[in-house]
Amino acid sequence: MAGTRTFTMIKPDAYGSGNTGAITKMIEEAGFGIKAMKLTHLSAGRAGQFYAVHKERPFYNDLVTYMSSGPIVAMILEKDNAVEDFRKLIGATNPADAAEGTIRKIFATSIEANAIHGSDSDENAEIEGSFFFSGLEKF
Ligand code: RTP
Ligand code: MG
Repeated sequence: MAGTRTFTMIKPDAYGSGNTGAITKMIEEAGFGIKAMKLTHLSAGRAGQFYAVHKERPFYNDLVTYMSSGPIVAMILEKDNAVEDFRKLIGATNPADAAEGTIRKIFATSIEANAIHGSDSDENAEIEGSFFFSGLEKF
């Protein structure tokens, strides 16, 4: 079965500490297919657009600064039940609360620098994937 899709970013802390390969290996070993992949560095403006849903939250300015502090790796992933299964693979937002063996438990350093993003719905997965990838890059 072709499966459903989700969107992820390896965040600046995890990219900067050289864990892109290890995290990507965990993603593939968990059964997700990589359908699109891009290394890029978000400007503060673009990071702010991506996280606009959080703009009234107290952590928004810090989040925008952090997400534009270094390169990220964006990916569209495919698997059956992709959104929910990927959120399980990455673990809770705060690594202190994340289950053993999850990507955030292993690689995150704080609630903000938490290694990886995962879309929270099929609708947002489509919106977020289209934020980074053109129609030609999505197949
Ligand atoms: P994400 O969207 O990145 O996958 O993370 P999430 O759903 O688990 O968490 P969300 O509530 O959407 O928050 C987005 C990101 O903002 C940072 N954050 N900082 N300082 C804080 O209290 C705080 N809370 C959230 C994290 O980088 C979080 O992933
Ligand atoms: Mg979120």
